[in-house]
Amino acid sequence: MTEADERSFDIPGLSGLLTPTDSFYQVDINSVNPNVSANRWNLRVTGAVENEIELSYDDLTSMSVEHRFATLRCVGEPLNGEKMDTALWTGVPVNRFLKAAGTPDECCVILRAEDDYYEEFPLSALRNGFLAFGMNGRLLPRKHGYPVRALVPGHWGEINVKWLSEIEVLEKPVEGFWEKKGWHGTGPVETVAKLHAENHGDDGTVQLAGHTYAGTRGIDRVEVSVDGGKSWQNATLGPKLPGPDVWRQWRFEWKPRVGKKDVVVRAVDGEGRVQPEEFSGPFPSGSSGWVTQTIEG
Ligand SMILES: Nc1nc2c(c(=O)[nH]1)N[C@H]1C(S)=C(S)[C@@H](COP(=O)(O)O)O[C@H]1N2
Ligand SMILES: [Mo]
Repeated sequence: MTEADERSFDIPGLSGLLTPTDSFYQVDINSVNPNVSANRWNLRVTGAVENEIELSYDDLTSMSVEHRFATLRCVGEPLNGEKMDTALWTGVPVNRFLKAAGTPDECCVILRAEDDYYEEFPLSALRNGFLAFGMNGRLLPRKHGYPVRALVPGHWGEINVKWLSEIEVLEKPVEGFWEKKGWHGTGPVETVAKLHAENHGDDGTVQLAGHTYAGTRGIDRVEVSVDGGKSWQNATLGPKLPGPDVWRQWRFEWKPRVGKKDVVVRAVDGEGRVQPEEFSGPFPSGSSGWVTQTIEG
């Protein structure tokens, strides 16, 4: 966590690489969250498996643990929204239990939770998943899924099921909680570059900064246009946190001539794909487009 602090840009208006637990965004289907006792909690691996498995909290927490930085982003947030954050999670890889249970090669899983939430997605995505019981060096707090939540690298927040109680392996796909309402949020995240900080120096320099994220594709670069998209320059990317599923910070400084400037920001992911230009709102598969802001030079 100290390392994350040291690697963060110190820019007014820009949050660090690690989000403090108290300010980590939160999305819940209910207004009152389940209050689960770790002693009575267990996790079942059921369905199309060779052996069903049941794990207690002690079973899980007494195994050798890993610490992973991972970013979460909600499919329902606006393009330049605030529902994207990063924590250091402590837990164990899901694949240990999937292997022990013996799963089919294909199709899907449904994760079920103590608040009656459930989400279905490809089994292949869960193989890289993580069962977290710690967050930022403490026990996972109730609002983020105590005692145990799932983390699925590079995928929208909604399948990162909190208060997890069951992993059911399926042979045929079904619809999850949000998909029944028309959302398509079970896949990999879209690429985004956000613009959250705008600072004006006494000498007329303007500094822009934000976070950028493309899940496990990673970020190749962030480009900034100060002429409404006619020409582009590279922003400076901040140092990376360890791990395959983390956001980056970016910054850009220039001295504009007097007058209004249309600033546009876009990211290019690690596979060389430019963030899609066409604008859409969050429903049903996540917001898209390039963040644009008018700045007074
Ligand atoms: N059990 C359960 N898990 C859940 C949810 C929920 O309402 N219930 N919300 C999902 C959504 S939509 C998102 S974006 C993430 C948010 O995780 P956070 O609240 O820890 O930030 O949790 C997901 N997991
Ligand atoms: Mo979400």
